[in-house]
Amino acid sequence: MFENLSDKLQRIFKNLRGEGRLSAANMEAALREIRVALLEADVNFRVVKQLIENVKVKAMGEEVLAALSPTQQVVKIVHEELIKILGSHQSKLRFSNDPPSVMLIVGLQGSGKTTSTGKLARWLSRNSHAPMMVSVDVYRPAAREQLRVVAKEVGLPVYTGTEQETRPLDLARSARREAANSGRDVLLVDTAGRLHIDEDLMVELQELKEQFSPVEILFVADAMTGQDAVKSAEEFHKRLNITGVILTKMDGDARGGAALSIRHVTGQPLKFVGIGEKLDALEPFHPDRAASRILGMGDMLSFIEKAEEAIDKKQAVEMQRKLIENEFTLEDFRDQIRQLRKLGPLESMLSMMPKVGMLKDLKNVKVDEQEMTRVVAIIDSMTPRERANHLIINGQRRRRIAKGSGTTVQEVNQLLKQYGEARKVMKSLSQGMMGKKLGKFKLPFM
Ligand SMILES: Nc1nc2c(ncn2[C@@H]2O[C@H](COP(=O)(O)OP(=O)(O)OP(=O)(O)O)[C@@H](O)[C@H]2O)c(=O)[nH]1
Ligand SMILES: [Mg+2]
Repeated sequence: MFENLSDKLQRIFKNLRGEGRLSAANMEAALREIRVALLEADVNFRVVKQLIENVKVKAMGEEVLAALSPTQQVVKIVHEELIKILGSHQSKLRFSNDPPSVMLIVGLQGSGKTTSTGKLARWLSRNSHAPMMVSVDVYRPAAREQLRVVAKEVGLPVYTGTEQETRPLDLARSARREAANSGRDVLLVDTAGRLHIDEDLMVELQELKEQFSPVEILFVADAMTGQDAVKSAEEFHKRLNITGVILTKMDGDARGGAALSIRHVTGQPLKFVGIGEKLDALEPFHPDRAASRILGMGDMLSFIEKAEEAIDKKQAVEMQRKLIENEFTLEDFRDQIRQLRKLGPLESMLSMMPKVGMLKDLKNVKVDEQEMTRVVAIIDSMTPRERANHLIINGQRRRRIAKGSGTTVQEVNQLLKQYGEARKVMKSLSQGMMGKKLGKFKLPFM
């Protein structure tokens, strides 16, 4: 989500790497480039100015730490400053002592309110809450139906109201009663969007706010709209005192600047980011991790969290042992692919990883969805002996396996080659630098 900025900053840092020590001159040049990179990433100019100012003061003032190279020092300072701008710690949702906690989801048309309502409901239900949803968008005919579909998809209740309920306040009131009666502890209120900030809508939202004292008013901002998202966040905040922001479409080619600016400009934290159209594509926002991502340090924490969610740890430890002892068989390979699929699209995972040498190797281990299916079919067509020892798979066996799995001999060859490469990569990962970083928990498959 921050690829471009991340690439640029890394290039700047790489250039600094040649320098023996930090001097006023090379700092000045690096800062100028960082400034341009941030502006090009569509970061608000006020934010850029502040950040550069702070980095300068720190870099010049700070005792040069013997342990760090000039580049590391600059990276460290920029990292700290980025975190400061993004918010120094993760902002959690608030809940009312008197449930249901009402949360208003507000924002401009098409920013992703309805989708985010569904995603948030799903997230809440997986984090020991019992949400209910209601759409109070009575203007667009299909709006309430859209939320109903979303609710069905996440398998969570939605209050749909009666024919007579055509006013937002009535709908919200009935929904709250229904939520309370059925023991739901959160009511997510999906509101109508407008193309521009308009008076009628603001009045309506203010009424909802007065009547329901929401614990959260979450402004949904479309990252693709860049500084416009920042501007509208600011305006919504003026009228409604928003309590947080959900930044959607961070999976697109948004330059990421909005994420870096919203906190600073509105004073309100980013609480979640939307990273895809699917209803599981929502992540709590971690400023420190985002800062690491921007600087190309990857986002190992998010990655590990995700991996941990999907992977059986005991099995992972066993896999690790096998890797080190070179006992990793084709059967394990197949199991790993199955687990990997649970993690979601490979690209989105790779984008969380640090861009270090290992990744180059990983690029050769291509795994798209179709290919995964094919690979599993090929391995299924092998005999247990073949799976346990790939070295016995000669030409004749390859032909048989291809036939059995409805693939070609070339595809079987390719798989065996990939398996060989994967073994290599996994081995170096498990013993090498990333292995250390990951601590005890090691990645399967990769
Ligand atoms: N790629 C991507 N698309 C998203 C994300 N969030 C929402 N969308 C898409 O954005 C479009 C608009 O989403 P909605 O949830 O309908 O937006 P809305 O704010 O409810 O729109 P209105 O109710 O018309 O104001 C849909 O096509 C969504 O699939 C995201 O994080 N990533
Ligand atoms: Mg909507």
